Amino acid sequence: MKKKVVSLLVAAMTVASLTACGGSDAPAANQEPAPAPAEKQEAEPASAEKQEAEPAPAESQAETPAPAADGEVISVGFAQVGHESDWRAANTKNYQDTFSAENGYELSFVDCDNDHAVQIETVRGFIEQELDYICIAPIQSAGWDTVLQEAKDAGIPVLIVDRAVDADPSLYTTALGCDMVAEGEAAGNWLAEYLNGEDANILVIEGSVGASATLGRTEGFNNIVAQNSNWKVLDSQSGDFTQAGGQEVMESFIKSYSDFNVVVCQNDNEAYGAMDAMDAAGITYGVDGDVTIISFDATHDGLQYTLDGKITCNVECNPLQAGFAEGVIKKLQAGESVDAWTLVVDEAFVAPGITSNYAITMTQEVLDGRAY
Ligand code: GZL
Ligand code: ZN
Repeated sequence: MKKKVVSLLVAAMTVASLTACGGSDAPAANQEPAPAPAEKQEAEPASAEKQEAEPAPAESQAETPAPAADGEVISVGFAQVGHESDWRAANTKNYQDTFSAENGYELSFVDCDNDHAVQIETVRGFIEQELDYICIAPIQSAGWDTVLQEAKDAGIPVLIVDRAVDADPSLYTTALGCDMVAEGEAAGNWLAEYLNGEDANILVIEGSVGASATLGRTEGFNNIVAQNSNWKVLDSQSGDFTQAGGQEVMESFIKSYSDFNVVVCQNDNEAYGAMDAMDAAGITYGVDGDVTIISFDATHDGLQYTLDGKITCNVECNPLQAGFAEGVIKKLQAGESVDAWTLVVDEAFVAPGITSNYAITMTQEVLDGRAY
């Protein structure tokens, strides 16, 4: 199994220093009118410890941004989860491509390296810099009330993106992302259709602890487990949405269990790690193997493995969400109200030779037609 190397973005770096620009004209639906735009402070350069970083995309260099249609440059802060998976890399690139200088934005992008405390301080930094908008992809759902209240008091609209927060919705302007519970249920419903009454001894490699993607997918899948009395979840542990985590958890599962026939990986990178571990142990998987693998994300490589019959079912989670965030910001700039929630629709995919009411059968054309 080829090793996947998720290219590391430089952690906790700010890619553009801020220059003076007007505050957002229109207060968000549930925010006090923004205070008159003060002179923007020069951003404190975050101490970006360099990792094996790809050169930052050209548009993220501190260029003089083109003004937006109404002549204003819009400053947007994005506190990103980290760089834990291929999905995350696609999501990051989508935000950097969308909130680019030539599109009229000053993007302050910070990779919070899966550290909740860093993410909270990053948002505080955006508030101090009086950015026009703040986007947060929350590493974990808990612990957001205080800093969201601070952003609200500062009159800065906050968009909760990708994952959800466990906070009073009046504390932020809008939320957008996938329905993670529905994703978990889609996986369970497909498995019930596929097993057609057969017993299931299931191992689950969960995502990052406390992330709404983990909580939702686990809840949704367990809703379907509860409907199948001959299914048993033998164990469920966090692989932190990484390939290394998936491999580690699968290796420990193999030591403890010998009678499993289903492995649920809550993202593709964990599935790659699990496949490495099963290869090393001589355990077969896939449409012709002893173990059925279900994965989430449906990234390009994940769907290649699905097309190859190694991953039998892959539930999509579309990372190309920046357009929805930009749509919200444009509405707010125009003084329009915005929806409290925008659903990013998901599909599910299955290996060739399988027809399903819950998933699309993979073909080379389906793979070639994917945008990420
Ligand atoms: C899901 C997203 C999850 C992906 C993982 O919307 O938050 O985080 O499933 C990523 O790949 O790490
Ligand atoms: Zn999703």
